[in-house]
Parts: sequence; structure tokens; C-alpha cells
Amino acid sequence: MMLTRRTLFKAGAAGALFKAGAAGALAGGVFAPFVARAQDAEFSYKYANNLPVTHPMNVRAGEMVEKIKAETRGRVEIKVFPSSQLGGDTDMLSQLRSGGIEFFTLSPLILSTLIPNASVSGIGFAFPDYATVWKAMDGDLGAYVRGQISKAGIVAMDNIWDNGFRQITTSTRPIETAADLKGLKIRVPVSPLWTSMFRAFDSAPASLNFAEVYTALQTRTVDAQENPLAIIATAKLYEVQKYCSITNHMWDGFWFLANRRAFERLPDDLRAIVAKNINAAGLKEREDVLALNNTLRKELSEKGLTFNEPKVDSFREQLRKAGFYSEWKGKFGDEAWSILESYTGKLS
Ligand code: X2X
Repeated sequence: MMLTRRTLFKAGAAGALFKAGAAGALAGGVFAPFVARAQDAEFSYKYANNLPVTHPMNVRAGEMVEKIKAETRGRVEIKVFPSSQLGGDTDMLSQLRSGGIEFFTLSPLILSTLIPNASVSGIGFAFPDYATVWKAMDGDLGAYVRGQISKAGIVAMDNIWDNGFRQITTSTRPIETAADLKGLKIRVPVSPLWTSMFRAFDSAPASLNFAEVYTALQTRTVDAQENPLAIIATAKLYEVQKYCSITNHMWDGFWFLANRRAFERLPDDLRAIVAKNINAAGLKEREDVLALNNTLRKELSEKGLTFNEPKVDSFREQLRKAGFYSEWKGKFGDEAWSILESYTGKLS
């Protein structure tokens, strides 16, 4: 591993090195107090995620862990491991289950590799706007999914964090209608629903963990990807893409997940402090992402991305024609589908 002290410090990974027995290399200097504190905490937990340190998720997580530490008087210390430092999403999900990491944020669609109906919130063109998203996710739809998650030995915090409405970027051509997606080599996250959606568009979707995306675009292994603007900006995907089409083709979030054994090991009062601060940070992160997604277009244009705003009709029509909605209604079943439609209106 080629990590300099500087990048290590920036990434907040001192704990990992310490545990790996490399504390000697870090003795003295700026790291000494960092290491000493890690030993003192009664509960020393890891929170891992796939996003850059500059994304609001990690900015708010940084504040959150400080508050938790202060309010628990140092008894609970959570270290943040951003940027897939501990592995890709599918790998981190295994670590969360085994207890190798205690906290992890994950898209509901990727979580569906373990809990199939978790992806019901990710159906294409389901939510018209954020107001509907939060009503559903903080309401019955979120409660339904959290119920499913808890059956798998994982705890999901009440308020899902935002990823955003997703947009398609390419290095080849702007996407104007569904026909432009035909044959497109597009990276999608590892999830049956994502693959199914882009197959319905007749694209050639390739499942890759986010850790691999920048390089896959740079080497032209794929020509396209789709993500919210906050990620296109903070992960610098604009450096390796030319066009950005505002398709808003699905909303995506991040469930803040905890390993159940680790979470329940916390005494009630500490657990309440942790949960309260995670949910509060999530609500702030939602505001940050909204603000970014509203303002980033100008900045990304200046960095060389060419934007267009396709009409949604051809995309929805293609999904309908391909049987996408009826197929997934069948897979999710009537209960999940009717809860979704109680917020979005009829989809199929
Ligand atoms: O992998 C992605 O594209 C990302 C970062 O949006 C998710 O976590 C689903």
C-alpha cells in the first residue's frame, strides 16, 4: 500500500494502520494524540463508505462522529473510512455482516443483493420530486424496507441519507431519447434492478463497484455511467466524461446500516446518542446534496461537461414496452408495490 502520511491523515485511516501494527511508523508528531485517543474509547467502531472525503456524506459524518464522541464523553469513538478504502460495496457489505466493520452506508439497490425487496425505492422514474421521496422514505415505504433489513441481522437507521436523482454521463454522445441508450456500454452499480433497467433500454450494462468507476471510464472499458451531480463533481468523473444528460431516471439514497450485534452491544443511553446523531447528520446531508445538485451544473459546465435535458417520455415508454414495470411488480410482490404506488401513483 503506497500511502503517504499526508493522504493517510486526510483519509482518517490512522486506526487501520495502528491495528495493523504500524504504529511505530507513526510514532510522535501529529499522529501521537490520534492514536492515544483510539485506545481510550470503550467502544471503538468503524464506519466505511464508498464516497470521496469531499462529498457531503463524509463532511457530515466527520461532524457527526465528533458530536457522538463529545456526547458520550469519549466512550464511543467512530472512525470514518471513506473512498472504498476498506473494499468495494459488495465487499463492505460482507464485512458489515461479519462485524469487521460496524457501520456502512449503502444504496438500497445494492443492498438488494442481500435483501431483495430493499430495491423497491429504486424503480425507474418512480418519484417525481424530493418532497415525494422523503414522504415515502420517512414514511411507510421506508418503514417497510427497514423491516426487511432487520430480518437480515442488520439495523437501518430511521432517516435514509441522500444520494440524489441520477443523471447519465458519456464520453461518446449526449443522450436525447431512449434510442440513444441502445448498445451503450454503461457502468451500473452491482444490483439486479440496475442491470435489468439498462437491459430494458437495450444498453450493454457492466456491473462494477464504485471504486472501479473512474478507471473504467478513463481506460474506456465503458463509455458511460450514471450518478447524481454531487458524485460526478466530488469523484471528478467530469475529467473522464464529455456529456451529461439530465435524465433524473431514478432516485437513490444510502441506508445508514449497523451490524446488529455491535449496535446492541452499546448500552441504551449510548445507543440513543449514536442513533440521534446519525439521523440528524443524515438530514443535514440531504440539504447539502440538494443545494449541490441545484448549483453544480454551472461549475461542471466550466470544467468541460456539456449538458442537455432530454424529455422523459421516450424513456418511460421504452421501460413500459420492455415489460420492466410488470416484471418488477411481480418480483417485489403486491405489498411492496402498493406501498410504493401509494406515494408515486400508478406505475404499471
Ligand atoms: O456506485 C454508485 O454509483 C453510487 C456511488 O452512486 C452508489 O453508491 C450507488
